[in-house]
Amino acid sequence: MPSPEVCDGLDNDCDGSVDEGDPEGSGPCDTGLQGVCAEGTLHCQGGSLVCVQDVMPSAEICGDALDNDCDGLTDWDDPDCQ
Ligand SMILES: [Ca+2]
Ligand SMILES: [Ca+2]
Ligand SMILES: [Ca+2]
Repeated sequence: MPSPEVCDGLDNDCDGSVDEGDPEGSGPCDTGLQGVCAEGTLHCQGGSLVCVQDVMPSAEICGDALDNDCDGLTDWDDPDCQ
């Protein structure tokens, strides 16, 4: 019996496409990384949900209260700002 598409690597709704439309994706998640890299979005990849980080690390910007380079050190605590 067809059932709503879920992220499992199978064609649950029997339309010939497997895991189409990023089933169960789009929710917020924690990547386990530090700083701005911590925020992620769930995506269905290869039959399982993975947490894809929203923001890639960049050079530390001093004074924006964010850990831009994701090393766990924010602004003036980061040696990049000293
Ligand atoms: Ca599926
Ligand atoms: Ca910063
Ligand atoms: Ca930093």
